[in-house]
Amino acid sequence: MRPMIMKSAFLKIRLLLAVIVAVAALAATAHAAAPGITGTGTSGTFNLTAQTAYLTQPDGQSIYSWGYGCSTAPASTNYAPAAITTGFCSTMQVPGPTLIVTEGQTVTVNLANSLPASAGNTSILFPGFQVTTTGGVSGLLTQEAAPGGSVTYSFVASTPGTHSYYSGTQGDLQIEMGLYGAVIVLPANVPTACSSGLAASNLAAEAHWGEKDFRLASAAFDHAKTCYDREYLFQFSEIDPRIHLLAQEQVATAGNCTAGAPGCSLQVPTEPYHPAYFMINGRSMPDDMDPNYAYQYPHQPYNGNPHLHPGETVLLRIIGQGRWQHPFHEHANHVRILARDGNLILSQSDSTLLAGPALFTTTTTPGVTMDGLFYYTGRGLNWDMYGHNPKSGDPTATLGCTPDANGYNTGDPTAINYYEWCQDHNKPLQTSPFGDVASDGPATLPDPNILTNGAWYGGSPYLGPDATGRAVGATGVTPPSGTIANSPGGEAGFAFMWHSHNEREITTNNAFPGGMMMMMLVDSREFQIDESN
Ligand SMILES: [Cu+2]
Repeated sequence: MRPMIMKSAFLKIRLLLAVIVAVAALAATAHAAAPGITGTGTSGTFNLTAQTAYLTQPDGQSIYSWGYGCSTAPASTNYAPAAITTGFCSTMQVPGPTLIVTEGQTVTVNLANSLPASAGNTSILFPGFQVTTTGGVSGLLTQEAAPGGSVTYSFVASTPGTHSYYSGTQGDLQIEMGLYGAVIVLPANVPTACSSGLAASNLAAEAHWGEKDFRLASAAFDHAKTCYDREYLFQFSEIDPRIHLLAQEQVATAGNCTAGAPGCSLQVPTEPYHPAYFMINGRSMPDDMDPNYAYQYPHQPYNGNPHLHPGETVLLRIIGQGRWQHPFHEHANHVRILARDGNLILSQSDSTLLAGPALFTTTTTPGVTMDGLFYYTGRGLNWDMYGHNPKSGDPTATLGCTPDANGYNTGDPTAINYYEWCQDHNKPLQTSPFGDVASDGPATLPDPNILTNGAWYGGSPYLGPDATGRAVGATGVTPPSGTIANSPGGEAGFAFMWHSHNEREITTNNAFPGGMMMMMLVDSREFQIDESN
């Protein structure tokens, strides 16, 4: 959990760098919340390679793996982090590089097989697209690249949304070893509704507090009900270390053999299956909450570290890349499913309406992708989470709250309590709390079924970096113990656990906490959510 503190500490430096870059280049591209690569030229060509490397796990293990990477550096940095524009696509990474394309675009993927000769052929499937192939050798499901060889796949990105790609060769072994990734297809016709009304107000609110826009687009599909304010991509997978160890040993025994020669092959049983690592974007908790491209994970560049401000709609792009289903629970609200496998789910009688389910757990299915919308407003807390927040410089001034048609304070995007649920306005957590709060008494903890207590508790039931002071008194306050992971003096967001509801899957090699878990943080408006790393 310590790297989260580093993240806060480096925030100002990174913001400064981002400002310098933006001023110097006047290209304020800061798209990074779901970073990826774009193709070169009008044909959208991606040059990928399949190679070996070691993945790290929080228990200190280094695991021999196979993955896709870039054989040549991407020409465009459009969707690279603002702070990291070179070396952002390794020659091997898990998941493979996210391919970001636009609906209707022709996509060409050149795959070079740089795996050990004993690993045999490899390939890529692009489920949901009509793929044509050039070169390679014929395989069971598609054309394959022989060891040292290559193959080319072409398809038109016909449908927007989140799609998967993965090996079509001996999938039980090759996908387990790490040969999978995502294709994000941006809609060709973003609805105008996504740049007006509340969508525009939410963007104006971010801009007022100096935040950048980290979206790939402002809509997930060519549909006015798919606008979003923020986005994250989560790919779920497992590792059975026995399989990886056997592959490593057999590759070493085969040595520098000639493909096709006797003995130049692997015989790795993939049953019975006993995974010990449960990963989101190739990392286990707490590693997944470190920044994208954190230097300690050279082959696991993508993180899982969601943040949002109250009232923002977040697009979740979810892919089941492993062999098992994972009941992933996004605490604080249900997820409205927009699409499965890039197929937008609309009402049969009225195509202006969404018809996807609102899910308590977005249970992944191997190979299946989901696009869904999540939001959090604080409605129903039954206390004023903006409580005791005087307007800056004037401790006697109070905030206003003017309800819109839905009961939220959305009139002024520059207000610190923009999107407050007005029914709870000025309601204290308790009218007469134990002790004397105004004279540094203890603050009553909110219900642990509502906010995550413990190490991730921000020290206060109120939002904002100075919220601890507002909870327990203004002077001489020592924050509650054990809250360093979400510092009361810094971010102090509301923490919600997003995790697999299969309890063994929130362990790393059977040690809790670990695995498929992350903390989603609801941040006050004045805290800048920075995805430029
Ligand atoms: Cu849960």
